[in-house]
This record gives sequence, structure tokens and C-alpha cells, in this order.
Amino acid sequence: MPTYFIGDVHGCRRTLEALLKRLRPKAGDSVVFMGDLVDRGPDSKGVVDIAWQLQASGIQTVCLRGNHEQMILDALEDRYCRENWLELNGGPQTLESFGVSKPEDIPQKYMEFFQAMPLWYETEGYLCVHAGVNFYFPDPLEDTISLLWARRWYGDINYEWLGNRILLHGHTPMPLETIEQQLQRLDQQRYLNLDNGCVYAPTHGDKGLGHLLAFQADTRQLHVQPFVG
Ligand SMILES: [Mn+2]
Repeated sequence: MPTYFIGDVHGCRRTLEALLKRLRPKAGDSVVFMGDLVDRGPDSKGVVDIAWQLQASGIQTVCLRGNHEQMILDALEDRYCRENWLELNGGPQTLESFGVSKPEDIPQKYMEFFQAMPLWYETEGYLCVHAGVNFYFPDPLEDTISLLWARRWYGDINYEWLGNRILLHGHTPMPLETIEQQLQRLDQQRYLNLDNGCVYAPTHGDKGLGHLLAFQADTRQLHVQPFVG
């Protein structure tokens, strides 16, 4: 019953399909998405639909909320957030995947899904967050802004609080080489980034980015799927 943790998909539906074709998860297995399923890439709707198909086929599927799902929710509430999402954060591609021109027209069941996404998830000794953790909070999992947005927190890790858990996260694209080094030092450092910037393959492929990653809990194997355009 393997558990697979999948990094930031960002609408790269074809790449996700290629990765799942290799992993072949079965009923009873678990798939955990690290957030940012949507925005920037060509088919955000299709990525959410795949997550729903996995769940429907008996695979326990968890989709963490990333800052990009949060931005869609916020776009409905606030004009500044809406402009920010549309101008800087790949919102138009997401709207296009739904065949709509404004966030109000995204079907309600998708918005309810984004709203219901958990901000963290713990399983088999792995604590999963989208972005990071604010270790200066009395309860680090209560700083929801950091769970969605934090960067550069490795130096702040409170190992006493973390205990024997390993922190998995996404959000900050890092070169594959860096991520493979983290994997080698997993027992000492106890963190692993699963965001290799899949969606940036066309623009930053030469900088070590551009793969969709899946980390398999039982074997500690890193599955590396190159971007499929
Ligand atoms: Mn993010």
C-alpha cells in the first residue's frame, strides 16, 4: 500500500498523466498532492479532475491547499487579490482551462474543493505542508500564512518539535541536484522539497528545473517525470 507524495503540478496535466502511468497507483494506495495543482500551466481543471478520478478509483487522495488555490479563493473576495492573481500568477490559464473569463464562473464544485483542501497533512512519519512552517509560532501549524507562503525556513527548524517526523514541502522550485542531496541527507536534515518547477521546463529547463516529482514513502524512491508539453 505505497504512499506517493507529488510536487507542485501547476496545471501540467499531461506531465501528471505520464507520472501516474509510471507509478500505477492501485486501490488502497495513497497519493498526496503537495498543493499548487493549479495556475500557470495549461490545464488546471484537468489536474483537479485527475485527483478526483484517483479518489473515485479507491486511491486515498489528499490535495493540500497551496498559495495558488488560496489565490483563486481570494480573487473572489478582493479586487487587489484578483488583479494580482490574473496579472502575475497564471490565473488566466486557469480560467481558460475552465472555459470561463472570470473566477465567479468557475464551477462551484471546484471552488468548494479548493475551500476544503487541508493546509497540512501527516502520515507515516511524514508531515506535509505546501510551503513551510513558522517554528516561532507556539503551534507552528497554526501560522496558516507560512504554511501557504513561507520560504527559506530550513535554518529555523525546531527539531524538538518535529520529533522523528520528516517534513515534506513544495512551493519553492529547486534544482533536481539540490533535491537529490536533500534525499541523501533525509535522516539528518529531515526535510525534502518536492518542487522541481515542472511548469518552468520551457523557460528554465537549463537551470535544473522542469520535472514533476513523486516521492514514494516506503522505498524512499524519488520518481522523476520530465515535463510533457
Ligand atoms: Mn506555491
